[in-house]
Amino acid sequence: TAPGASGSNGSGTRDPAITAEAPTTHAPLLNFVQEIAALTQPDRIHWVDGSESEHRTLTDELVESGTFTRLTSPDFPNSFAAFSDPADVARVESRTFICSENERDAGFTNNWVEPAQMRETLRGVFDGAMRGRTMYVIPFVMGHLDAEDPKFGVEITDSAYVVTSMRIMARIGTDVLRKIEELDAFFVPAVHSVGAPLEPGQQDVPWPCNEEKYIVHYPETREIWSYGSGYGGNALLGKKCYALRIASVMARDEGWLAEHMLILKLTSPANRSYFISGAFPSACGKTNLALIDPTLQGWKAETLGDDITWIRPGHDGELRVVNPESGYFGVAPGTGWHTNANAMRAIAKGNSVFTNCALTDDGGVWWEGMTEETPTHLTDWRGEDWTPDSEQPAAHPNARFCTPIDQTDMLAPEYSEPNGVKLDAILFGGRRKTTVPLVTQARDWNHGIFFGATLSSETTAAAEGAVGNVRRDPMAMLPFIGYDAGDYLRHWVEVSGQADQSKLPEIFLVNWFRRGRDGKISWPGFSENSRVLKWVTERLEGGGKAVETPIGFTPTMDGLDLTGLEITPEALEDSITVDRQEWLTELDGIDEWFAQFGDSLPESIAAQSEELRRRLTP
Ligand code: GTP
Ligand code: SPV
Ligand code: MN
Repeated sequence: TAPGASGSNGSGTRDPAITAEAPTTHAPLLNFVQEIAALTQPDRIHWVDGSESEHRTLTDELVESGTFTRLTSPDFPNSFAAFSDPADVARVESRTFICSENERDAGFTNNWVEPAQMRETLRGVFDGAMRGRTMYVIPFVMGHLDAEDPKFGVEITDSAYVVTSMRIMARIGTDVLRKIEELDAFFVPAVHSVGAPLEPGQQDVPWPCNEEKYIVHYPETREIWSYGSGYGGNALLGKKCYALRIASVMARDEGWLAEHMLILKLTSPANRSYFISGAFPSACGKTNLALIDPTLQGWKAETLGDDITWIRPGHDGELRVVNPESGYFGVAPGTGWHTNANAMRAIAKGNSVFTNCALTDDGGVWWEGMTEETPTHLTDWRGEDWTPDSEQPAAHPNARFCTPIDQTDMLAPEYSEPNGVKLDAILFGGRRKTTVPLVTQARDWNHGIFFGATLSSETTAAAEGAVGNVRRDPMAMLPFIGYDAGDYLRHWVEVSGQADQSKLPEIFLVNWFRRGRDGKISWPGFSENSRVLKWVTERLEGGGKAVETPIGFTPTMDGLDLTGLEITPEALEDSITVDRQEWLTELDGIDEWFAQFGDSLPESIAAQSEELRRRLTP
């Protein structure tokens, strides 16, 4: 089917001006652009080529319009700061919709509206939405252009901020367009408007957006429509909307997995390399682990990705992983020279966009946790004077840096493998004050899926809403599964069935955030997580000191390499212990959670909960 399925039907009705200026004769793309231009009525159309000169022009314009502040500090070359509307600072899960033909296929974890009704609503809000603005057309590919099955998209947006950010986060522009033409490839049509048309002569604001927001996905026709927000996952449509929600549906249909995971390459002193992916909910430590500096002597970490992983069965029965993105959209607060020097070094090379960070008096940016010393004066993310006495943080808790991944010194060469690398281990992790130990190895693959299916975490600032409540977040994908959550778990079971069982990755549950008897986080985390990773690789090799507990295999008190680490035996015990009573309470929560799936919960996963109860009650 032609993209933009809702109406336009060919060259007969095409606007000659659009055709004349287009750098392509590809009919489906011209039809899509024509259709959206007719609906949204922009003043101009700009076909994004992705070039350096185009980038200069766009950033100049963004500085001119007040959306960007050019950073003049030599610490942030060729970089810009943007400040959002205070009401547009995170993903809006309550306004995110999976509009499948049948409600059942969206499942209980998603908001659903009948597609025909949603199309009518969107036709209304998009009508004239780009008036007074430029409509940008961004051809992009998620993953490599040379992948066996490259996944294309075209984002139409009226935000130049989105264009400059998409240029960092994905491969965009003329090369992609030529490949779409050459392969006559399908592309996901992705339409984005900030929802703030300008009347003639009307002065623009630095961050146009609309109170009314819609982040809409049509899984069957693989379309994305986003309205009203300029922020992150709401607006950079290659990221969460495509590479997770739409891709998870493609993956279901095609036999692979689209996941909210980092990818890390870890090499031991014996020079053995392991590829480890990790699914942690938003703002729970993926970027930090992806860029870890191991404290253990002789261990080397390199990164392949920090947020999204596509897992595909390879030709030899192995599971292969690839990062479909090309940049970081990382949580700024807490990222510092002492916690994440690799991120800081990548940022220091410049070419970055910072959103909702604070400005320093010498034309740089700052956020909580960047440096040990707090500057004496800043301009906070709202544009107010800020001093260490101020009550509010200087940077918004969900402030972000957007930085090209190829500026990472520790980027693994395998990042450039178009078809990825063999996956050895999967970590599922969340932010839990109690119950969940530092690390637990699953008994087998289905038990590992149970870890993922029951993953839970305290909510963070990465999405709108209250912070700190425990919620179940299956595979860290709760806001990103593009179809029924039970079908999604079943698909995990089925993908493993297609793989060579001896080549399946081992699965582990981790928790860096458990509190000890003193009420403080008992495990030091960050670089020290390398000690957990070492144990993981030992377990992969059939070694590693472990005890079998009802919930899986956990390290013995002397199982982790603690060389050079100051940690009290109490804190260690508080980190790794399994408390039967806590787990019985947890299991009640798990059963309540599973009850919500109704019939769609796979039996093999439901059975895991019964088996766990049996193991917990001697
Ligand atoms: P998204 O980009 O939203 O998907 O988040 P993410 O999963 O990449 O999270 P990120 O690595 O940016 O971490 C978010 C927060 O968790 C930061 O404030 C970190 O300081 C904190 N954090 C990360 N790793 C650790 C850890 O090992 N221990 C502790 N205590 N905090 C951590
Ligand atoms: C997340 O919330 O998981 C993010 C940030 O990575 S956003 O791109 O806004 O989704
Ligand atoms: Mn994320």
